[in-house]
Amino acid sequence: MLRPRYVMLGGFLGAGKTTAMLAFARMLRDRGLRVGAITNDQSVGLVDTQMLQAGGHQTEEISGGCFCCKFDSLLEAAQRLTAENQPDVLLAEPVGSCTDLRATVSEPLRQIYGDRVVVAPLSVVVDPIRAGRVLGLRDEKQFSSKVVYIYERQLEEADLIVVNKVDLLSTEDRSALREALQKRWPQKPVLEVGLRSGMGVEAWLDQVLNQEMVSRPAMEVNYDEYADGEALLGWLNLGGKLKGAEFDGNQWLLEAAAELQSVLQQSAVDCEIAHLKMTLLPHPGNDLGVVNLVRRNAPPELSYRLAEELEFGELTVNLRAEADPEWLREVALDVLGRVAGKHGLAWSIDQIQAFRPGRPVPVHRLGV
Ligand SMILES: Nc1nc2c(ncn2[C@@H]2O[C@H](COP(=O)(O)OP(=O)(O)OP(=O)(O)O)[C@@H](O)[C@H]2O)c(=O)[nH]1
Ligand SMILES: [Mg+2]
Repeated sequence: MLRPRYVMLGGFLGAGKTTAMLAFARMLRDRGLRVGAITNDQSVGLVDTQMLQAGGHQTEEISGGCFCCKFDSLLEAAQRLTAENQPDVLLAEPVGSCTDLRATVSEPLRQIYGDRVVVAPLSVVVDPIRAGRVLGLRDEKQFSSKVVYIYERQLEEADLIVVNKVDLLSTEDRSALREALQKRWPQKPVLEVGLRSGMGVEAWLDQVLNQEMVSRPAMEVNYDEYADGEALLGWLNLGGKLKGAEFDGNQWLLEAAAELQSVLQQSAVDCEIAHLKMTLLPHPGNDLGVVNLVRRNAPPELSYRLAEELEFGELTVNLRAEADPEWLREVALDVLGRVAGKHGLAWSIDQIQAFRPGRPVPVHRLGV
């Protein structure tokens, strides 16, 4: 049997990894290739898994820790997908606050399990506004230095830096970002793409399909700083139900996201939002609405629209922000309840988890 190709799409929260997985999966299908997807989170109830499943892609979700700490679960997920569907390509999205993935995931896969998978170069997807802040091109509020430490390690270990969302940049800002990236990490290939428009995406896919990862020494990582950086982020995963007379789910998602944003910013904490994503799945039906917010001062946007109004829907909320998770829980419960009430909807919660990611303890860590 042919070995599937393991394609990992890293990058910070909100950069566009899931959007890229969906685009790659569609393109691979159009090229007559089979795909398996692997999503990952510190907890259960993932928006990303719902999006990939709604796209009709065979998807395994690894919860309860990142790929490096749950390496055996990653391997088992790859094996299950291979046994079920014999995919040509395994698309894997690590948690957006993770780094050191080459040494803890790609190298172990290549060195220990190279008879089972071919490992593609590691792409690191970048939101250009966030990258501009980290590289000092934009004088705007950003994360604390320990979170920035993780962001910089992600770029440092990339085999391929993929600047996404070029539609958000002027020509001048685009070349300033390219220059800043190349100055900081000379010799690193930088690709510019627009996942929304499709610009450059086929060429990127060709690169990860035609190249294999090349071994090099493991990057230096200060795991104390990495752990502190992750622990500064508050994580909230919430699942619940909305019920009432027919309502416009798209409008509801937009209003709830805008209200959450407003409260998170107006409070004394004024926290930086890494990514707020919410889905609404109507029952019965197989429709999906998704709203995303990737920066504190950007407007929430629908990346998927519900086609029709609904009476009953399952709501999933994934919020990652630099703030106390208990406070995020309080704010989310208050805001969601208020916005539900405003629309005359009954609202209930099935599960809720609020926490800070634990210290990463990789199963393997290999260099050359
Ligand atoms: N303007 C613009 N937005 C984009 C583009 N590609 C993706 N996005 C948006 O960026 C937001 C985040 O995208 P995701 O794919 O969910 O990001 P992610 O990296 O998977 O985020 P996490 O799973 O939280 O780490 C969504 O609202 C996307 O629609 C693009 O080319 N242009
Ligand atoms: Mg994602």
